[in-house]
Amino acid sequence: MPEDASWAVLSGARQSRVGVAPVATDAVVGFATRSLRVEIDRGTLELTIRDAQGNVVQQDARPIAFDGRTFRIWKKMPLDEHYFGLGDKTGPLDRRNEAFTLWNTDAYRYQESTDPLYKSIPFFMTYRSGVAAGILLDNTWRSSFDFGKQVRDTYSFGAEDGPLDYYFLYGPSPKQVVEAYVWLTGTPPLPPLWTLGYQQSRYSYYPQARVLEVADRLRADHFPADAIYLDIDYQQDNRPFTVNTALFPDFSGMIAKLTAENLHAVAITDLHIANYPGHGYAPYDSGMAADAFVKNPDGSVYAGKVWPGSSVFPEFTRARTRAWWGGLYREFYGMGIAGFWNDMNEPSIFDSPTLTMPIDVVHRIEEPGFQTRTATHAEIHNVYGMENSRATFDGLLALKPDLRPFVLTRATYAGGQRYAATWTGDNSSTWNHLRMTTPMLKNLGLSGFAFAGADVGGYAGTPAPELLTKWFEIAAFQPIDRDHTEKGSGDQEPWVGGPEQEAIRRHFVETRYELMPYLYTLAEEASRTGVPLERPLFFEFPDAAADHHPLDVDPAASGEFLLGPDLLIAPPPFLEEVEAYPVELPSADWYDFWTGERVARPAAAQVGPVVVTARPEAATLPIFVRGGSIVPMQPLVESTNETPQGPLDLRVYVGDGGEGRSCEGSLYLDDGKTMAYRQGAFLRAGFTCLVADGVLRIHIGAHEGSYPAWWKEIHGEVYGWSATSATVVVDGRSEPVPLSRSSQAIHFTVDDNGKGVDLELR
Ligand code: NBV
Repeated sequence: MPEDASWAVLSGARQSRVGVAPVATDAVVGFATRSLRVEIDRGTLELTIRDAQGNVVQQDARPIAFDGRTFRIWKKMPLDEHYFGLGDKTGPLDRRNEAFTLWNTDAYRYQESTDPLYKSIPFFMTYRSGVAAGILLDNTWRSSFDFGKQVRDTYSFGAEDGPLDYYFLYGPSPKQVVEAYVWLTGTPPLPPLWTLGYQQSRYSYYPQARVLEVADRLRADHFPADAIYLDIDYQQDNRPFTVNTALFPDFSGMIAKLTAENLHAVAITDLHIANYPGHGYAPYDSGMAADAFVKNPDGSVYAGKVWPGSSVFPEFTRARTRAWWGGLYREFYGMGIAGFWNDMNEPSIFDSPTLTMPIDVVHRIEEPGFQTRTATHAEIHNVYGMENSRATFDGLLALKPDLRPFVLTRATYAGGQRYAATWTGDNSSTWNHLRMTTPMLKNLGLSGFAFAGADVGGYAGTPAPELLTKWFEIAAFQPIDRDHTEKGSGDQEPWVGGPEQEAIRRHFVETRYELMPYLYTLAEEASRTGVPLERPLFFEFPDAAADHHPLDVDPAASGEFLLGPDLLIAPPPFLEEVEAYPVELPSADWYDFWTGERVARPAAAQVGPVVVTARPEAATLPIFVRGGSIVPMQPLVESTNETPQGPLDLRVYVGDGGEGRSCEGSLYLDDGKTMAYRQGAFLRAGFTCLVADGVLRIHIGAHEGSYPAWWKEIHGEVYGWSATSATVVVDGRSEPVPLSRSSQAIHFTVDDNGKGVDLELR
């Protein structure tokens, strides 16, 4: 049997134990937990899993098939079951009737039919009649997943070698499955706040003057932004960890200037080290001295051609090589570069017919939890990129233990969310690619990657101004919002296409910044639970349809996504269409985010989703807010480094119905940069409202934690409630609060000293 060890699953999870009751009959052997009964057929080893009511949740369709070292597992596929996850794979959100290969691949200009792609995340969710479960096939070899494409009514998965080691995760809610998966494979770290701001990139901004020109223009145009990226051309002859001093005569001065403009610099640092002996190139020399590079079967160092020409490749599967790699960041990180970008780490190799390392390249595993042994690239390939990002993350943390690192990786494996955010690689500047960002980011979120984005405007090609604008609009509500494009394409900055287009784009990015308290609260939740920022509708509303099917698979909902539990973004399902289109809402209780108007009040007996009509317009994007929510917002800033000036905004959307209707929301805040939150330097507050005896009572919770609020006052906007007077309880005494009115809302402003505020609106 191959070694039973894991790159994905946390050792704590692997060692955890739970009490079970044994099950044994003449036919089966197994065990029962509080929620499940697991049986293995004594004759065939086929597995059946039932819930506490005896319903089959999952069942093998035939015995596990072995062919040499290859194995395959077959499961029955009920007609009404849906499949989600598998990371960055393209195609419809639902994996049903599709088949996929997991083999990390540099897929420049990938299209909707391209497979495999950059990442291997062998995890998927099954979802049937409101019951969700998950499967993680923890095997790093080339693997494949087939959801009823090859064999009717059967889905299957398997790998060409390695351990037959898979986990079954029971929900029954989709949220519980993701939480269980993240319990198994680790949470994403709490990101620095600036990474939720707008990020500006291209391949490449150079020379130095151009970088500063773009930075200055962002500021001159008052376009909110937090980061600017340095792609490979800042380096000397593409050699990682060097600077081309002819193009960047004062590199550290440039970083300092960007920092002074509240722009965080992110530098690309590819993993391929130039094979450049005898020139004092420290990454090569120190790597050779540390025996840090992967080898050919004959023991010589493997070399392949990438950007620097002949290159050698670090042995990221050894803890001490990762530590050596991490040390390479000392100078750049010390200089104030805020984040690092690990590209090409599938690994991508130009002069190889497979576009990657030969599978017989030898890796040396030297790692807690593993036997110290060699492994072929065939076994390591799919984890290589994740281990690259791990080395970067751990290295940054070792260099500045009090700062939260930011790493962006292209290739990764299950569990890679512990180290890096990710993006969807080299997409194209087309309407269809903009559409594809929604299913891709939803499935990445369900696969543990709460922090993911797609190149805004598209990487390959040049978007027409209207496409770029619509991309800005939608990406403003996606977890990572980074504009990026390839070398040789037309300019793609926010101002391209003229002031009218820029004004629309600015408005959407400004809205993102106003929503920063909401976004950051979601980010903090993700760092504790793994629950993604961008969510499918069925994730929050598994029972929205009478038959419990996931709404997202409906044509009328296929373009929609949720940002957190409360905001529903509803672009047209096909973005180039000019016709009016239906928007399917999970329940009837929604408000228009832009106008505050209540939409689609239901007829009393109505069940199931409600459909409203929207019109595609260049400058607008329909967004709905859940009735029953309280959304925290802030005054506009141009960078997350700035302290918002003025009150905290709370938008209170009173739920529909009569007495007893309620609403809730919460807020998390800290310094956005350091680890001080772990010592209590955070601010957490909950908000609720309740209608009782015809009075709306709003409770603004006391601040928990020692981090000071930036506001002294709270400005409330209450939607869905008409009141003529309000009082606030201060020191046990009721005092009147002036109300003002706009077309849809009642406004008030009250002091917030952090001890809690109680208001009554009647
Ligand atoms: O570093 C250059 C590019 C980068 O801009 C892009 O985002 C990556 O996905 N990189 C690929 C290498 C270029 C390959 C053609």
